[in-house]
Amino acid sequence: MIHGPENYGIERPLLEWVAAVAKTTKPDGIAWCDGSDEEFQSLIKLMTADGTLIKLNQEKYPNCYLHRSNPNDVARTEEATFICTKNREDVGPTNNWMSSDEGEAKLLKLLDGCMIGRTMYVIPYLLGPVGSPYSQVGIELTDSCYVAANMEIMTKVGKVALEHIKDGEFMKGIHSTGQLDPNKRYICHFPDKKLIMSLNSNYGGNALLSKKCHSLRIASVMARDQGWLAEHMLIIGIEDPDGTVTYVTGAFPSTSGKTNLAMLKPPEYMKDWKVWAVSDDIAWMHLDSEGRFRAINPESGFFAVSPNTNIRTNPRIMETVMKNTIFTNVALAMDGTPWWEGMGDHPRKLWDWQGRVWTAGKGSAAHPNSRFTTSTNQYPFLSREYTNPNGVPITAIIFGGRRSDLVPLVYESFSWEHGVLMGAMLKVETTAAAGGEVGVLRYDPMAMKPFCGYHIADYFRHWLSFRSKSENLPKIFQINAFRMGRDGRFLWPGYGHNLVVLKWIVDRCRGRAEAVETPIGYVPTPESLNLNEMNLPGNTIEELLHVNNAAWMDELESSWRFFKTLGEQFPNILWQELSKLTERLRNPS
Ligand code: GTP
Ligand code: SPV
Ligand code: MN
Repeated sequence: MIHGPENYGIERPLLEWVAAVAKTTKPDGIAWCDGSDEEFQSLIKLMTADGTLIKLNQEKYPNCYLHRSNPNDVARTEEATFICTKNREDVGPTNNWMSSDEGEAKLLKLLDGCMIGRTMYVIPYLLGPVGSPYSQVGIELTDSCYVAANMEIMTKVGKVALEHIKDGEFMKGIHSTGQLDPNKRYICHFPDKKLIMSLNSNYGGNALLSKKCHSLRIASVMARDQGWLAEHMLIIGIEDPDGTVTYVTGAFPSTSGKTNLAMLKPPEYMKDWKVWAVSDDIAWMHLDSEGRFRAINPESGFFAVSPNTNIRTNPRIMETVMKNTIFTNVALAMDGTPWWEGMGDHPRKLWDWQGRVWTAGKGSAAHPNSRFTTSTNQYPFLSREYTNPNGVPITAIIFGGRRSDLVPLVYESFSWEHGVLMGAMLKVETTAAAGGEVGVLRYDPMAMKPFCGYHIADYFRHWLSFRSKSENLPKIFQINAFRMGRDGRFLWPGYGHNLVVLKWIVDRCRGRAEAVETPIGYVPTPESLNLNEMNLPGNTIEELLHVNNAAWMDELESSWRFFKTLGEQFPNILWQELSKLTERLRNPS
């Protein structure tokens, strides 16, 4: 580390930009990151020395560390997130807007001298497979060692990134810890300038600029302009007993089960099936010459939720995080192992996520949005196609999210347009992944409300535009593993058992599963689901698959009101789809 740029044969514009930022931020030194293990270990050493990281029990958790955030900095802050463009109308009603010039001037002022006494890390990162025409390069400048180390887990850092720069173009990211002052916290995106500036937060999606800022907010604008999709989606390959692999993507809002589905372990009764992970959070999808979407994972690591992960619900995740992992805001047991709610019995003595002695009844020991960062490479069930520069062909798109009622376990849309409406109508309970109240129902179309970098109505138009471009579009489904009974308990056991739902989806795509046509779409017959060994009590499955027409009518009214707030640009086709759906509910056949 602390190599000079001469090690890379770096181009002039990049050097000039780094120098210009350094002139403003005034760091004590500049370190060019090469992404080597050696460098990663030196970052870790610096952080264990200054208390940024706590070394965990190295026998049980080799090369694992704990970071405790500033308590005011534990989740994405949507109120401090801005899209900065020329005109307010560019970003629509679901984004905060600042004028591009004003935003840049404001942030440059705040950046003045903000790195005094610190090192500025230059992190060239590659998003996507090596050699892929769809991959992109960014450079993040940061004064946070913690951010630098996490970027090395989440992306491919160093020479490999610089080698992928095309025509001198790369995403520019400037990040500073500042004083972690929530009143001066800004996460600003400049799609026209391919620039991101983020200040006063070191938390995940606010600070690892490759993630939501680059891969979704700015990439979504590029995708609109270039005819592809940048989505908040997992990607998995589902291998049936014959060895045929079907690839699907799934858009579920934050903390709604993407990582768990991506790392699903088939239950005993389906052990001749296999599930391979390609991505757990983000998918970039391009149409190939046959009109099929091909998806790549821009990331190289998982930044995923800890609470409720345990050896029973998800053994694959548990095994993966037992080495080479940075935990953030989990609790710490006396023996130096991490702990979180839903992991199992709590150890006798614990420190909570803020380092205070914890006793039962004192609230949660781990923060509800506590997470871990770990490399995709150490996940044993990573798809062989993960590194395929062309991506994997997508057969189905699944929308999902937390709904304690209304939405059945799974159903299939009638058409692409109806599926787009399904995604646009996605309404879910909020979680701890973003600041604000938890458990409130809010619209999160395609799980992209916080991540779409332009007008959401135009985004729907963009989705609809694929209809005329391809005869081979994926089928669209919606799933809901979070439906509750009257006793407030989940009706569906979820996790590994979700493979039952995935199998139905695969079977539908192959034309070999039964369904009943309901007003909202095709719903499985109970017999078409592989439920034999699940022992669901009583009429649970009927409850899970039930379509309550009256409740759906209320839902449509609420969607209608939401769509109205999106203004004139809201596509006519979706109004028509909504009317057709209303008509079907009113006059069910
Ligand atoms: P982000 O990283 O925020 O985008 O979240 P995600 O969509 O990847 O969600 P994740 O898989 O991390 O799951 C979030 C929470 O939901 C965790 O606490 C999981 O244990 C829980 N969860 C995931 N799948 C299921 C399921 O099938 N049923 C139930 N009841 N809970 C689940
Ligand atoms: C999410 O909130 O959807 C996450 C976590 O995946 S973050 O990286 O903070 O956006
Ligand atoms: Mn996410």
